[in-house]
Amino acid sequence: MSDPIFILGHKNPDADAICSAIAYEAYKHAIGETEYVAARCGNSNARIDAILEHFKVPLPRFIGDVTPRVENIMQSEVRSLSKNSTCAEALELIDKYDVRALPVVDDNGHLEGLISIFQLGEFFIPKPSEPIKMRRVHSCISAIIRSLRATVLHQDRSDQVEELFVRVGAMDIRTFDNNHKERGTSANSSIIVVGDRRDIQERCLQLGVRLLVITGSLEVDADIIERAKERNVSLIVSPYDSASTSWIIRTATHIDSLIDTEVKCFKAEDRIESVKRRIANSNASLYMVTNEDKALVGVFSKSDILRPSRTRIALVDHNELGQAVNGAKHVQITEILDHHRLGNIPTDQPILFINRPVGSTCSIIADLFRAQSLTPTPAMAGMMMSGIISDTLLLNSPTTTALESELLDWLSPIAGISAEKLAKLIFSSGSVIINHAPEEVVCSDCKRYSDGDISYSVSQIEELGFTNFWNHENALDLALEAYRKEEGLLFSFLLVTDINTQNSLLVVAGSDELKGQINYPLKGQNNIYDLAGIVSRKKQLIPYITTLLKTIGVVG
Ligand SMILES: [Mn+2]
Repeated sequence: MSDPIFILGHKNPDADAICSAIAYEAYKHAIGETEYVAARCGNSNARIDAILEHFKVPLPRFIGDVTPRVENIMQSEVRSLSKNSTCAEALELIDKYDVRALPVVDDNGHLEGLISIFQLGEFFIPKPSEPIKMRRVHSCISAIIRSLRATVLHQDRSDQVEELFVRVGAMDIRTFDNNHKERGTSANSSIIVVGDRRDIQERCLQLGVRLLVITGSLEVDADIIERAKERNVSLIVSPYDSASTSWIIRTATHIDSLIDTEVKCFKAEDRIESVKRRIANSNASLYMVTNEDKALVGVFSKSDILRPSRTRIALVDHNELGQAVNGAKHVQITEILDHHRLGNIPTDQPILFINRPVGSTCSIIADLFRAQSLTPTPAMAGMMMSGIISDTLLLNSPTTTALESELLDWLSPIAGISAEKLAKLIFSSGSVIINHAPEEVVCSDCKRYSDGDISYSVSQIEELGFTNFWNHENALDLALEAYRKEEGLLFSFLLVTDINTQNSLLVVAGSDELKGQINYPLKGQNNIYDLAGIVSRKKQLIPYITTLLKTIGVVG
């Protein structure tokens, strides 16, 4: 099955945001698009709980953040080496898994560095200016024996890691002698590779070289073996010719001296966006992901980072990034279904964008069901009725259109409940003010807006009467100002709507300049205004605030 596409309502979800996500999932599944999964990016509330409980629908899963992070793209099955691995082992793994680099870890899985094909290339590709380096082998005799699959005739201190220099004894014995003196490498750090040349073999034993390698699986005279033991010269027989043997001996070099220890490390929870910036000018073949204990937990390459995010989301009941799930900006938005003002939400691809000036997002979804001649299940009909009733205050809000009453008439018999009965259940589900602390009340259904450079928030709560509000007015006023400050907003508004009388009160936090321009009557203390006949945030209050901000000159 393909990756899920999450249907998400806005932050601080209201009933329409939750119900439309659930109903849209049902619609998508009904038309065969089963990868869609309803989700939410905020907590439920008493009203949402009452609706879901009545129709026995589970609360959608919580997804608070979709920001792409390193853990989403890293490879966690990591093939690594230890610093005692040989170049041959490193090259074999690099070739087998078709990678350019491998991490090097210690016995506890802690990162020690990186070995890349570049470092190995530098080691093996001859540099004529430094001939000694071309013969250097940093290893132990046992690793050389393993690499050559050599026959051992005598070995001494074969696990001791040492700096050795390899040379082929292909020349005449006189030249060999001179050569040996000139090279200046001591006998006990010399590896001599030779065929069945007795004179050279004998000279090596006299000199007491560290290792004598006889090539081509050639026979070694018994007395040479005896003398090797006497002189304690390690003596082995390689199945390869001299040229191949010399090359393979060099591949037995331990990788520890070649490891790049200056590697960039990242954490699994690092955001892809910040990682992109950090590696913009780096050409490393592989980046390491470690945990707090410096243990390696994954690796990734530059191409892993640059691939578009696989996370996809569909937005319902909002279209502004400031209201969307954290990280929405960095993932693919496949669809938007909404009934609010248009905010700024640029996309890379053309997308399905349905925005209708109707009473609720659930109205749009119910209309999609109807247009496709699909009958929702009773529970899904109940979800859509609930979104419509909640958002339009049972067809009383000025946002209500003819579509809503039409849809309620269609859905009611399917859901098996009248709109009036459901409205009663929804609106008497418990006061937000009574059930939550003031700081929760001010952000329970809070939406953020950006106009030009400024940001503000508008929260709305619906109550049966204003009694609860007046009992907590001071605490709510203080909580709203605290919220504004903490979020760094220019203003914060709290619209308290009385469902019974269809009137609202507005609590305002922000500068006195703005408050001075509000031409609604003050009620009670300084920060509370009487908004008679106002019930809709999107259709009545937001346009009013937009005009107000223009008047005081903070928005052009
Ligand atoms: Mn809505």
